[in-house]
Amino acid sequence: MSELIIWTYDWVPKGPRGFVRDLRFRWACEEAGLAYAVRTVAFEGRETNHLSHQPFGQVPFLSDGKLQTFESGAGLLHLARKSEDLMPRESIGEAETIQWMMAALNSIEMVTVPWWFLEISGAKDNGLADWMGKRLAQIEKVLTERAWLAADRFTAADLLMADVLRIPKVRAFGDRPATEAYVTRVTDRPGFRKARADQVAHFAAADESRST
Ligand SMILES: N[C@@H](CCC(=O)N[C@@H](CS)C(=O)NCC(=O)O)C(=O)O
Repeated sequence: MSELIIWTYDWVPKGPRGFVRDLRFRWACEEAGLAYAVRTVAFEGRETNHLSHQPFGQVPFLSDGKLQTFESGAGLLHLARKSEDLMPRESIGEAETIQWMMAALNSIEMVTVPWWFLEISGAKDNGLADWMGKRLAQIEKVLTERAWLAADRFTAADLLMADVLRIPKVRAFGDRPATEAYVTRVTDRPGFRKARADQVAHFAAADESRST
């Protein structure tokens, strides 16, 4: 019986399917060959129904025996510590991996998410467009010069960066060929494809049980 449990919602609307961040944990477990189970908290009432596990009412969170951790970055780091497939054991490769994981969350996703929210809210002039353009140009330069972010090979840093950059509206923002090739290559990995398909199937099954 697996000790690792990935927690997500029991259902979400169609729009976010394939993008809910439990996919980061599913993908990491697939890459590392870690056994896991998926369990759910209710989407309806999420603002209050699982605050003792995730204080913002969000998903994902991760259980590993007695340990429980929220924030997808923290959970991913926990998984990366379990497998050299996700993060090198030697200190330089490990530091590079952690550094780029933080960059994905705190330098790139920090602008892409609020920019995306303004976009979908129909704001005429998205005040974050310049900041967004600057950050994406900077990561484009990095990806022009290297195939992988850390340790000259796939790591959890690529998993996280590609997951942040693969949002369709972000991909469509400007012409960034190195980033596009990187996102395509990283998300073509069998681990990503399985994780995404499993998440989509999970929410589709929830549709069926809702309608019965
Ligand atoms: N910083 C959090 C963000 C989590 C997050 O945005 N979760 C989304 C799903 S991907 C969610 O639960 N949204 C529902 C809500 O905010 O009410 C993390 O990385 O874990």
